[in-house]
Amino acid sequence: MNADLLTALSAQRIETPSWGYGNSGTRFKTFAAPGAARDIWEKLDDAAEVHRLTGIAPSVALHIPWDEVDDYGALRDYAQERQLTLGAINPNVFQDDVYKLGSVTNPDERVREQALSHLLDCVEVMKQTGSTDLSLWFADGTNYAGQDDLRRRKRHLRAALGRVHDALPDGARMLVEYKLFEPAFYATDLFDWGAAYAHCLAVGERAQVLVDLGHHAQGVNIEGIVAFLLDEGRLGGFHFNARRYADDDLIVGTANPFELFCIYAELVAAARSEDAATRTTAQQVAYMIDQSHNIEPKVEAMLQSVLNCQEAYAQALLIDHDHLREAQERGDVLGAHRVLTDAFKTDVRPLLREWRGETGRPADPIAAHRQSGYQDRVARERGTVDSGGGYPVKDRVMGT
Ligand code: AOS
Ligand code: ZN
Ligand code: ZN
Repeated sequence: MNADLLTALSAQRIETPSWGYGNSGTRFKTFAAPGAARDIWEKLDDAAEVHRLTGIAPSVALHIPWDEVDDYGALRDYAQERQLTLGAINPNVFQDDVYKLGSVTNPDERVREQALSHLLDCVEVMKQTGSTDLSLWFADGTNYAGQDDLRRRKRHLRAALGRVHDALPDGARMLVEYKLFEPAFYATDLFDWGAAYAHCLAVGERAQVLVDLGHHAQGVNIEGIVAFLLDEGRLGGFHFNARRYADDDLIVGTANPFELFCIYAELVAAARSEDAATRTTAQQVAYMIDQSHNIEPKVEAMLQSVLNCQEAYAQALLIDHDHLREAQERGDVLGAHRVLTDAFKTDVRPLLREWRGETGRPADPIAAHRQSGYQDRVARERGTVDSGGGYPVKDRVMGT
């Protein structure tokens, strides 16, 4: 295999979310999966299995307080023993009753302070886990016109983001996630990438935008947003998943393989840019999965997700950039398009099998997982626990 390709594939990273390993569902029902992880330790065991088989998923995003422990040093050691690191810290300011009217944008100052103090606690957690990314998602918004003052809420949000930004440890950054709607149905305070970008610009250098693939209106060109943010140095990371209707949180690359490819195409192009700042931004992007598996077996679902990202990335690596540039400069509309689709239509599975052979991973990670007996073993050891771990039913009611 071509050495550049081997190096690029070996450097790919996908962070898996702790909450993807526990039972999760919709607001109608959470089906209990046999062997679903019941606590953060078991979630790390599952993540280690995904990393062992794929080789590109060595970090795990934590959700506080779902994954809260007394001793983060011990958690860090536990992860390390499994060749893992603790990744992004995701604070939760959407679950407590007190947040009914919002967290950092709540009309009540005491609630805003409570939310802010949880965010700042999470900054402390980062210091103990060694995490460098704080992922911020707010459920804040309103359900009815006139319910609250939108400009005032914006100012509250700005103030909180500024305080969190200034509290970040050295070398850390905050990733600001936006979402069109849900759980708020009239107005969401952080409703799109432009709003997130404006807040990031205002609060400082260490604030970047997080793009969750499920958080846009139908038909929005996400790769266009990605290109813009990359060029502005403000693309911080992704929450990968797939959607057809809204924030469906399905396995990434299932409903949207071409979109995922086009996103990776932008990232590969930026990583090869002549502009050093753009290259740096691209290299520092955090690739994270944010999915809520409902009827799928958890570990296999995560394996599938990681492998779908690997395939999309491998296809993007095959784009012939010289020919693409030539066609673009000639104004050859369809010629340029075909350079891209040639790469997309390439069956990269043989190439990836070869890469796995060279890096000591099983040729077919899913088959290896199925044959390993892992699922049967955890089902035996952990049993079937109704909605234990992961997203409790009430979180799904809030539409996370
Ligand atoms: C909610 O819709 C967002 O995607 C959040 O990123 C995420 O699902 C939640 O914060 C779980 O941690
Ligand atoms: Zn998300
Ligand atoms: Zn979401």
